[in-house]
Amino acid sequence: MNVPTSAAVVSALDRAASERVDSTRSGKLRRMLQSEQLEFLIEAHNGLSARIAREAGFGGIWASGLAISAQFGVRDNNEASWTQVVDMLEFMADASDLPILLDGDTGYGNFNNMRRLVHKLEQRGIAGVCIEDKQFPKTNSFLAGERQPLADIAEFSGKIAAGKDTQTDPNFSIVARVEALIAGWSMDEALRRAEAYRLAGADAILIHSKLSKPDEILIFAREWARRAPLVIVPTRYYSTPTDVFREAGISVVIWANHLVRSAAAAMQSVANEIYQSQTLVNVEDRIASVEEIFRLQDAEEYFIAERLYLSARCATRSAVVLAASRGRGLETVTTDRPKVMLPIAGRPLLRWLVDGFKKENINDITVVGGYCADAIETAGIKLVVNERHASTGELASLACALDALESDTVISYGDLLFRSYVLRDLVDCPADFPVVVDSSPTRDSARATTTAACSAHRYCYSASPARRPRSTTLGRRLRHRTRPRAGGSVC
Ligand code: SPV
Ligand code: MG
Repeated sequence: MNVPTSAAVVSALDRAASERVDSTRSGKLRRMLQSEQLEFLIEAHNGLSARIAREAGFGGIWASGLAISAQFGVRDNNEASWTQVVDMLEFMADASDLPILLDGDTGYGNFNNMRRLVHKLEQRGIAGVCIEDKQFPKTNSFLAGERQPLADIAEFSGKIAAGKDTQTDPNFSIVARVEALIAGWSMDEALRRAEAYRLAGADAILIHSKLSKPDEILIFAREWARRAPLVIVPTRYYSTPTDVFREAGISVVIWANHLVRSAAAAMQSVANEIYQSQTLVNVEDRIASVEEIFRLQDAEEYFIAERLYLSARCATRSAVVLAASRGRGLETVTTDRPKVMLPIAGRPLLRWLVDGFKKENINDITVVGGYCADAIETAGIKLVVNERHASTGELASLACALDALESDTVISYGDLLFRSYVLRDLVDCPADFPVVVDSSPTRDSARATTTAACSAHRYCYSASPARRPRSTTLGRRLRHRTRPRAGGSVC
């Protein structure tokens, strides 16, 4: 037997530990910052954009202060409170497993606010925070940036140190953002600040510029000489080829506001179009389908979970109504409509059925039409048509509704009326295949009466009560009745 040496055990443990770290969000962000190759973060501002960022293939998210305040409809002046921002981050972290770097403005106050912020961000699975050396409340750097007073270097360094001392996850990253170039200070001042912040414990430096050319960023990068990872935001110098950043030794590029801007442009265009044209026809094909929104929300998972966890009483139930044949004996009143649309006490028979199902929380109702199917009112139901209704029977009609048989399903003839307790007892019955038979005698159906009488006192016959989904059947047709009646026994 091979006994592992202690060195082998230690290195296996190290490997396992580093794999664990790599799989955490904070570990992933840290690796992006320290990676030899150029990495990218894309802005997101809510759960939906966070998911879209992930699906596009990005490795991380910039939770932009500008974009989050914009989606709230407020200015990038700390008008949204920091807890409102953190609440939004929670949605983003739920919607996407990407590491999130929060644009934490100035840390929302002094060193103490920074400590609390780091604590709360760690609790919510946020991978890191970037703070900028301006004063609270800040204003966006592209709005009169040169007039904005910078923070005192020592005070800002203390804020970084306080954040680093607070974090409990060693991979949580604090990025220090130098605003000296934005505020019109010299390159020397920018470098002096960056070095002070590095010494205070910053994991990376974000150097910001508002010029349309990358010149000052490139000078800074050269002078900085990779002392710590460098992060840039090329919003204004966007025409610079990305390889220039690679060659300059930049670690991470942040595409800082492009999802909120694209969303705004799309919404403006569609809102204007709908307002002007007073119709949806011009926009339907150029916007996301409702199904796409459901997919982005992971609606499908809900139904899978529902099948697993929701009690039988609350679970989705469906009904199939077999209403394809014209029926014998009713020819004079069914020249232009099927039996299911005959009025009973002022309402079509189908309405009585649908209302009865809905009362029992059966909302997924499929009607199999055939004869005069066009005359079937489709409100609240799905209509499928048995095209061969004249030559086939109920089984062929039921086959047309196979899609509806996913969950517990009540199968009913289309010419039935029943009191609500009949349906309730039927769906409450734990049997695999309970059947309700109308046990009341009718003038023209001696054979059926015999069958029904036999079964009237047998309740919930079941071979194996626990199996699902199951089907329940409302049976024997009503022939010439015109009013709802009480009939029915569950057997
Ligand atoms: C943000 O995205 O909020 C930023 C980057 O801070 S910038 O708007 O360029 O200042
Ligand atoms: Mg910002």
